[in-house]
Amino acid sequence: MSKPKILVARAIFPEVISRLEQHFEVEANQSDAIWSKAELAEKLKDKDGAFTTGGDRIDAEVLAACPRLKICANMAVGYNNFDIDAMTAAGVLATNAPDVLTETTADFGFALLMATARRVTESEHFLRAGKWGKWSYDMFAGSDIHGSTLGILGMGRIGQGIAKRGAHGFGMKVIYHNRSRLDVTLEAECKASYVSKEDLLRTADHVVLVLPYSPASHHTIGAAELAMMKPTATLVNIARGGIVDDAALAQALRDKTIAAAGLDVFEGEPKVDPDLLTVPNVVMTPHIASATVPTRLAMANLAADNLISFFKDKKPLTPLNPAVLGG
Ligand code: 8YV
Repeated sequence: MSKPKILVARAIFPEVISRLEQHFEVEANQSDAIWSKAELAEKLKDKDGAFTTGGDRIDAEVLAACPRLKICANMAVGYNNFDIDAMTAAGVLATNAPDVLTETTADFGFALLMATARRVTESEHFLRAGKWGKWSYDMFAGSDIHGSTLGILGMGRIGQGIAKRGAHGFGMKVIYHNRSRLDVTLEAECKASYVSKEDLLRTADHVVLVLPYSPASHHTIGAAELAMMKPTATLVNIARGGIVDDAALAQALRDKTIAAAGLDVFEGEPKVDPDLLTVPNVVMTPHIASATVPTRLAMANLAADNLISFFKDKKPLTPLNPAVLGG
């Protein structure tokens, strides 16, 4: 029997390609070309499955061109690149890569929070530019992490990881807002109290965004929300571009409406709002929160496992629309 044909849409670890080749006829984009949606659809039209990453859009238009496609396995926990309704309507299974990146991403959220509050990159640029001539009492004075109030918007697995780091490691008071409240055991483990979004924005010293992107969460933080925050507050976005109105944020940072921001994700990335690039009080990284070698390998292997299990016995590990698997 011939092997199912799959497309690996972006370059990934060669050892994961080798694993996939044991089960599939693989077309792999190991040169890491960035394809347009039409090019992706063209490559997918004779494929039974796809290994995708967060930048590969799968929607009704792509699906209409790919009648053989049965599964798209995303190497990401976030899946806003998938139109899940369109995939379900076309009978195409979607899977994501949760859990394996939780702790690594929570570590990075904390790294970005600390770099932002303690002005790490801003002061490094100053030093590298040869501007360090003397000590002064307020040179790059930032805000404290320990003992401060940490506000987490979006309290899924990564949000909980950040809460635990803050509460147990740094003695922070943790408040959170989420679509649904955690059960009491989880709240106790995270030492976190549920508050309204408005209370969180008004009282937190540091606000960390970890909520999934959807049309409903578009611009969750805009000019009005930034105006509610303390002028000494920091804002960290490790969730998705589009959750923050980047233009409004650049203005708020310039006007010192808030003290500083740490951003790993951007609206329209990899493009970055030119205004943000010229504001000093922002720490910016190129969407690397899950980027450690073991974690990226685990994410790639989980996506591969989803493809392998699906074609073996229709039992993918982390399905997003299991209805397409039938009873
Ligand atoms: C990925 C991410 O690096 O998992 C996610 O949702 O945002 C990142 O960990 C990115 O989406 C590539 O697939």
